[in-house]
Amino acid sequence: MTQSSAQQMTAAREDTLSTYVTDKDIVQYQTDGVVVIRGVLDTAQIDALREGVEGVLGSLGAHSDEYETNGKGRFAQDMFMWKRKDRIGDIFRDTVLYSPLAAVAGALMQSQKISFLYDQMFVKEPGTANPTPWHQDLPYWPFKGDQICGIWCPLDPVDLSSGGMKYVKGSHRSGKWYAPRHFGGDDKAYDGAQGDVMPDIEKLARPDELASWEMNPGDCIVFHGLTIHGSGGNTSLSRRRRAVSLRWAGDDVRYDARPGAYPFPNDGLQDGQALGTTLDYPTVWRSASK
Ligand SMILES: O=C(O)CCC(=O)C(=O)O
Repeated sequence: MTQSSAQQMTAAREDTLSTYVTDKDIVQYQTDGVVVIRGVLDTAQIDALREGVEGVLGSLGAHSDEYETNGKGRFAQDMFMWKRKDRIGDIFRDTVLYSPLAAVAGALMQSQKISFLYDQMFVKEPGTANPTPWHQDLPYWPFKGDQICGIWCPLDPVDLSSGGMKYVKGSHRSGKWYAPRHFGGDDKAYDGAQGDVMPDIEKLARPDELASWEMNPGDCIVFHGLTIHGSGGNTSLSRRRRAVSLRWAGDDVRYDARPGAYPFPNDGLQDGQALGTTLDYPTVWRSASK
């Protein structure tokens, strides 16, 4: 890429940023640990991701799970699609590099640069009863820091009845760290996992403590790595619920391979080292303001 096309790309991304993220969104992200941003992905990006997800459903990778075991519906998960060497890999890499998502993460986390952590897919087909258990993401990840988030992007219209996500507002600032547990019924803690047992949020949280949104494809939810979240099953018998979640790290994030974290790929990062210098966690966006 020439220097001028790189500059054009940066300028285009900065424009995108002012289009999508307002000061109010930044305050809401910082305060609640979660915010919805509407209309971020365009039709071509949504269609490409749908094609990618269909491809993944037909050829799940080494880090995938099928959580539904009762023969009703399907709850499938897969990760690291951007590393695949096929068309599916191209689609996820293009989303990471050319969609506004990295810039949105940079603006909300007030970071000068953004490194990409990984992508994940969650599909709940119609009639899938399985909830997504309440959890925080950061305890699963071998990273530490405050500027770390996920961006959840539905590829079908979604509401609570079809498995829309729910978030506990402000839980990223509670100082609590909950032990990572397996999804899919067997909710055993990961070996060596550190942290408390997640309380029964469904029972304990007041409705005004929870955030959720009806969403259309193109909308996304940005949430801090420590914000507690979960979802119900997809009780709709006609609507699919396909979603991708992409994870991003800002300036203050460091590698931290603690016991109990998921075994992420690592091509050379040492504990305490900043991201962006290795291929597994590349820097994909820089603020034009510096
Ligand atoms: O889509 C889901 O059900 C789970 C999403 C999730 O937990 C995440 O994006 O971190």
